[in-house]
Amino acid sequence: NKHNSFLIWFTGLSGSGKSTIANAVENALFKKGVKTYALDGDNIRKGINNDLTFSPEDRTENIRRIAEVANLMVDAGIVVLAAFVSPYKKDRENIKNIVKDINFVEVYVNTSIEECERRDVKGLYKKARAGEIKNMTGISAPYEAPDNPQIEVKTETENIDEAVAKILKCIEPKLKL
Ligand code: GGZ
Repeated sequence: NKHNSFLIWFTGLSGSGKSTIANAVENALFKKGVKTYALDGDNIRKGINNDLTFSPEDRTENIRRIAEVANLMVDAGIVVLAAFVSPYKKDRENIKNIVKDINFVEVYVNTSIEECERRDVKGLYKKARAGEIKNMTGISAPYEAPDNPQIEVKTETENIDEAVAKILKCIEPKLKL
């Protein structure tokens, strides 16, 4: 039902662990019988937003459309987990104008640029350093960290289980099981 549904938004650098944590939360919710859907670059930037680049304007439009899609899914009664770099404060603020405040939880996946670059799961940082990728967040484009995220996960000192527990604890009051 509608009041059981909300949006969990993960923001953080590329390679910070947003999708990994979102997937782990999704598994935990599945076990509780909660209907979820995960939105990320793989299903959004390859589909509905395949016309958008990583310019500041296109990132803003990317986040706006994702928030609108998430809003429809929340209306349909689904717990939506969205994992996007979403580097601009104003864009993340705008999500709350689209999806009602009460239905929104922000998770800051706080992993340092040094650690993300060290992990370099997709080799994007290496390419950015070589100048093969422009506008790389943390290297040649800004990341505006949230000031007061409802939840902050520090992946360099917390493991996945701790992160999931922290998030579940925060959303449990919203889950009328
Ligand atoms: C940041 C980039 C870039 C640039 C490609 N800057 O680790 P990933 O691969 O899977 O996550 C990143 C993803 C970011 O897309 P978002 O839609 O989340 O970005 S935003 O919210 O800023 O619109 C990364 C990959 O796409 N990627 N080029 N230049 N990330």
